[in-house]
Amino acid sequence: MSGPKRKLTLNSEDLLTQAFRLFDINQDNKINAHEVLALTESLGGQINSTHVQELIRACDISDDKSLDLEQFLTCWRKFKDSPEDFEPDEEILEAFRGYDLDCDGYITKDEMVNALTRLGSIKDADQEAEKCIQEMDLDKDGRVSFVEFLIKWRVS
Ligand SMILES: [Ca+2]
Ligand SMILES: [Ca+2]
Ligand SMILES: [Ca+2]
Repeated sequence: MSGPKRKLTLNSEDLLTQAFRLFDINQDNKINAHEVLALTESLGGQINSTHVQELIRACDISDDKSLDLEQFLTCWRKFKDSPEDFEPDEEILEAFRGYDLDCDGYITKDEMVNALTRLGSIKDADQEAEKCIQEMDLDKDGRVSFVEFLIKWRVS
């Protein structure tokens, strides 16, 4: 029997630890500038974007040139909420919900195909969906979580 459907909300602590794990590519519990750059590149993001540069700077001014979870927290708050941007994280969550049709907190390939089809004018929605998922799926579990979606949004 399956339990009640968990509604996706912005649980800050979950998001923080999920984001930390995604950025910490070699899993040594520290994030360094190299990892920030590698993640941005794999997302096809902008290395010169304010958010990416701020993370790199934070690594740079840290004694060991990397961020532990606590140091990352400060950066993540700015990264996530981004008060100077047009889109606060609630708006990104709204956008995410437009894809995540069954509200399980993940965009699957089928949901991506559906979203692309609704947008219209896409020749091969199936192939395009595959590409979108692959690009955003940082932890390679085959689906896009909200935090993956959020990071992609912020570095683009
Ligand atoms: Ca690391
Ligand atoms: Ca879903
Ligand atoms: Ca994923």
